[in-house]
Amino acid sequence: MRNRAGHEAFSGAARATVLSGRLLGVLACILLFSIAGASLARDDEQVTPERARANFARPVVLGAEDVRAFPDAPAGFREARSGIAQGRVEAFFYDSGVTGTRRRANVYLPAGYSADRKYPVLYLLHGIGGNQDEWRGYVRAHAILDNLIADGKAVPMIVVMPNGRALADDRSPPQERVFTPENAAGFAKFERDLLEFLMPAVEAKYSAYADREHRAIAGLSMGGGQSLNFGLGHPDAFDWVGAFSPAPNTRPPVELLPDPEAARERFALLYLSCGNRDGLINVSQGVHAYLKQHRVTHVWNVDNHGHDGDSWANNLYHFAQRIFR
Ligand code: FER
Repeated sequence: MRNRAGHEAFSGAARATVLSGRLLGVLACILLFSIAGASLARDDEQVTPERARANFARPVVLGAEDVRAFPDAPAGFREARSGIAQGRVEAFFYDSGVTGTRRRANVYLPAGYSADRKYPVLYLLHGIGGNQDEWRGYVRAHAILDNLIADGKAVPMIVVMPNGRALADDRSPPQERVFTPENAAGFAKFERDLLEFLMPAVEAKYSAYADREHRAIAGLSMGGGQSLNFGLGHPDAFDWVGAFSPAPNTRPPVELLPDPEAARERFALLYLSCGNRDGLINVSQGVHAYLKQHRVTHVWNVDNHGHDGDSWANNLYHFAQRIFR
């Protein structure tokens, strides 16, 4: 679809060389919009390093609404702070009928975790080259949560950081095999792995609430696309959805929310963010435009970062304060 749209627009532009300059301008606009529109199509099946490079290199065109909803977090927000109670991250294993393997997730338990009370659960999903360690690695999700919870700015919660590549071999691939259809397909297969195997296993082992009001799903890039695809696709499972710099695996908005009017009252929070130096921003801009057009309340936070851990850490900081309350 992406190729066809691009090709038609291109041959149209070629014919325009004999036309007036003004018409040429109009055709150039059509070409630009065709490329932008086509880029919103899901492209799991056609993922290549060249296409990914082109997506990242797309010029950022900012609209009037593509501005900050929140300032950046205060200094030190993702550093371990001495003198506060810290949570812990432990390894969790579950059997998956999708991959036929025993799979690993990291589970953050807040300071003072106790089986005497129940906790809400945030499922936090990584990017295309990452795994269950990405969020607690350079993004430092555990430190962000520890600090927010210690300050009373976030509700104590369990954070499940799974491996969102539901393949029998789910290791992060070498650089040259990151942008392949096989790797991307693992992220789509994670939908059933999450809902049918991971979530029930988490809820059996931990002292967790098991209803939509107490489940959030959020992720960065490929994991942001998964959060929109799975979160909006399963409103019975999730009430809180966050997508940080969602990647082109994001379903086209009309597929994400075919009945946008119904979605207005359905979700407690739809949170969308992207850096204004991120070539993938057109994906989120498309989602924001659709939500706005259909008056679906959402947060749209465009910060000054790129496709990077600074944007993701900041947006986790803002998202985590707004869920489960
Ligand atoms: C793409 C560019 C980037 C793509 C995925 C990504 C599915 C994901 C990036 C990330 O997770 O950081 O074209 O296609």
